[in-house]
Amino acid sequence: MKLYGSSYSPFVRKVMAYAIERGIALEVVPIRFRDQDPGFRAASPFGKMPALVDGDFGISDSSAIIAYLEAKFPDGGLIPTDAEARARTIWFEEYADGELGEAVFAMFFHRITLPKFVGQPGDAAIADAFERDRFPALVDYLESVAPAEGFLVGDRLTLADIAVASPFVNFRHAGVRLDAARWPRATAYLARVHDRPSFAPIIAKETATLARMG
Ligand SMILES: N[C@@H](CCC(=O)N[C@@H](CS)C(=O)NCC(=O)O)C(=O)O
Repeated sequence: MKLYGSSYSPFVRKVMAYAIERGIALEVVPIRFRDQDPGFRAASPFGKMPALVDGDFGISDSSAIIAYLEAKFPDGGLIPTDAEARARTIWFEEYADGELGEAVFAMFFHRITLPKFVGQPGDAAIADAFERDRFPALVDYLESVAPAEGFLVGDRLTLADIAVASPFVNFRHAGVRLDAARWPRATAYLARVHDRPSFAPIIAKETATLARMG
């Protein structure tokens, strides 16, 4: 199976980490933001990454891709079947893709994507205003739900942990430093997820590449 995307996208990184946790082999085909690659475009009607191609089948959107992989490889899935746990997992995925995704768009997009990957100046004021005015409430929420030990839903890793941890990698790349005194549970929880073999090598590679780019 081919996964088109760049791990700098929180949505691509989410699928990559999910696949590593599940032991599902994906060939990552690197593409750029708004890439015109025909294989990618055929699977992603609006040109958004990630896109997955499995033989004749193509699908885009990280949630749709993970729904496909959950159905195709049902043993050991990361979306619980219990009604409440399932709903909470999807809630956290929505918090990540929606609220935190908006934060990525404001801060990472303007500080990193535009200047470093697209070659255009970002709007620092948009990023700064978001970090100052809106970002703290998003982390306050994570602080209120982050467990002292273990995971967001139940007693095992689920898609909730992967989805929530992924955009925080972007915030770190964008120079956002979480205040561990204000958010002790959230910072410790995120560090635990980011230390997993599904995230740590990806984060290290991204960080080294950004450092080389200056
Ligand atoms: N809901 C989608 C969001 C995908 C998305 O917005 N990807 C961005 C990169 S982070 C993209 O490719 N944007 C291109 C564009 O907006 O034209 C998902 O979960 O995959």
